[in-house]
Amino acid sequence: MSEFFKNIGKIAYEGKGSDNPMAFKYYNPDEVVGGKTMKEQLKFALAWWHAMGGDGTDMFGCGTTDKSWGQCDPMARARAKVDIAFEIMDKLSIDYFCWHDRDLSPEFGSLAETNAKFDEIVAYLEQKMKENPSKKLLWGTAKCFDHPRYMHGAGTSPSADVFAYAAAQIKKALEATVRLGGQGYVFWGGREGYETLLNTDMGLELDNMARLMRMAVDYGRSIGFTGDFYVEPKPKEPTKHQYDFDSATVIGFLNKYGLANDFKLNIEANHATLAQHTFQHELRVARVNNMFGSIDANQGDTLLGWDTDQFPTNVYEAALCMYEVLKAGGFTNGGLNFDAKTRRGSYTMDDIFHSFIAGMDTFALGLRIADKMITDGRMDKFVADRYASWNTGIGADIISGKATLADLEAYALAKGEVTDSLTSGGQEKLESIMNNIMFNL
Ligand code: XLS
Ligand code: CA
Ligand code: CA
Repeated sequence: MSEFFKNIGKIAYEGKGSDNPMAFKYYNPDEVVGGKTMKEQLKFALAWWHAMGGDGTDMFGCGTTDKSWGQCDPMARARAKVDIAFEIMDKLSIDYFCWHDRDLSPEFGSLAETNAKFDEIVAYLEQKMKENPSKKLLWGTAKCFDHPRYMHGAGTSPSADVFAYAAAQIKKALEATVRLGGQGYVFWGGREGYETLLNTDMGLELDNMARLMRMAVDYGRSIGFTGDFYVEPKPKEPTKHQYDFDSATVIGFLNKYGLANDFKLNIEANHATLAQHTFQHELRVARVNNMFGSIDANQGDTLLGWDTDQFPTNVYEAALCMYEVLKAGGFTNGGLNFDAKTRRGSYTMDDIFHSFIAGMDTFALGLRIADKMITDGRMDKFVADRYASWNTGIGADIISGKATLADLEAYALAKGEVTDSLTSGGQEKLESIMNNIMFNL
């Protein structure tokens, strides 16, 4: 297919002094930050559904952007999406992409026909990837939430037939993920929740969700999938109560069902805030439990309070996110997927590029700041000093398991009041250091 965005060339890094809106100011792919190139640290990905399919439709109105890509026939459109996605990725130096099965190719009548058409597009994509070896699949997933058959859930549906249909869909999506060399497979439980307990067998639903995940792991491993399975927590939307509420809930679920060795978390910024957490909190919970995997990079709008999936522009949040990523040792199979859409009013084709440039520069700044937070050392030292009492004496005895409850009683009785052993939490001091680091780049 010929070039689609004829008036837009390759987006170059021009540095922070540039006023060219079609240039990176902070994202310099080959520059080394924190021991790796920015490209390796950030692993940006394009989300097929928003970038190639999202036309601005919302609950109050139809689309504002034409995302038909000049094609009426659904298969011609599916192929055009592949060509144009690769042009967007090439121009923006994005190396990864993510899809739901139905973003690649829609449903057609029977499952057999849908699968056959899906295979055609996967083959087309595979060929395109061979011609462009720098482009890789970050993760795939099955859209088991949009069709009416999934109105009561997929893995947690009260109907065993629906469960079987979802399993068939996931099997196919896993095969495509493996065929395209994907290193991740996501479970996001769109409708895996409930509206009222009056009609819900919660225990069976949770057991069944785990059964489906176990089947996916067993099948995926049997066909050579060596990457990570992910659960993507989200507390609500579309259902009121979703079973994968937040990082802590999902980790408890995975541990209960013996799935923690095969699964990690895919953390989305906007889902964290919907769960009344910060993005950093969700990442920290995953990190300290060795469950950090991948990230859906976007941001919400606290004044709206729903899943707005905006391109990330909040540098402070991005810095705290990248701090967690660096502390986790960086991405392995995961990456930064822009699960983000241009605002409904940002309807022009140029806006697609402005949105990605804004998001990529935001995370490039976040990475630069996070690296400085670590090399600067003031914050880490503060935390180390704050917990120093655990390194020696009674603290070390508690950690080693030597001290019993009776020992601690004897210790406390002998010691008397212990308020003096506390130091200031230093929150404002640390926030001031953070500002100092951010604005001294
Ligand atoms: C929806 C989710 C979804 C997942 C993939 O809110 O973010 O897009 O990332 O199913
Ligand atoms: Ca997401
Ligand atoms: Ca979302």
